[in-house]
Amino acid sequence: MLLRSLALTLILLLVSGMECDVKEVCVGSAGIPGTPGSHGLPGRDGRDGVKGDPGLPGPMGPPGGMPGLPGRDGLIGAPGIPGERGDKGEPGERGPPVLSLQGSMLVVGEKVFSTNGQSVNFDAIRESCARAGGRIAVPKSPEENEAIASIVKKHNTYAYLGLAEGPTAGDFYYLDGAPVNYTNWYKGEPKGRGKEKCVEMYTDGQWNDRNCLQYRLAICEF
Ligand code: MAN
Ligand code: CA
Repeated sequence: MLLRSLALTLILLLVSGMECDVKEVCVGSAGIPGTPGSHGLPGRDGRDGVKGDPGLPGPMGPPGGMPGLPGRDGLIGAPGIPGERGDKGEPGERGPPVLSLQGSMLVVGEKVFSTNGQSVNFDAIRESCARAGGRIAVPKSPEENEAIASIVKKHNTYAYLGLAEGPTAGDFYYLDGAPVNYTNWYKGEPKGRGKEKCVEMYTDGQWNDRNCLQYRLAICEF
């Protein structure tokens, strides 16, 4: 048997041309690679990897949330520049006659009465009142008559008034030619029958027709 094994080995060695030592095991040269085997089954999942770097910031999102409540009022601003001047208003109602003394002047409504204290004839009074920029005083209302009468009373002398008789006896006119519309004749006057063309005021404020050449207190109106 042993001889047979040795003989087989020697034969094999001779056939293969391989060198062989005296041992029973000998090494042959590499054979031709076989065909690759088929893929194996997927392996199990590996362990988690290391954490990655943070990503880039994303785009801005849409506005969120409800609007807030309105804030409190701000501080009061500086005053504005004045507006344009308005239109002139309507004249007010005429007030009652006002008597007031301003120096030697007596103011009654729109009129001012004044005297220089001198007694001269009718023409001289007209002239001095005209020089002063006024006229000889003539009352056209009870208020004006009382104002002139107060001046007459104060000087305790009569005064000529600014009216005169026309061509017809008993018809009197203001010096601008207009017929009189207020009188305060003393009882029975005028009774000069055309011979007393001027009018004087007594100290009680009543009137008498009289010639124009007496000396009478000069009272002017403005
Ligand atoms: C009296 C009256 C008046 C008249 C004067 C004239 O006083 O008759 O009417 O004017 O005299 O002096
Ligand atoms: Ca008279």
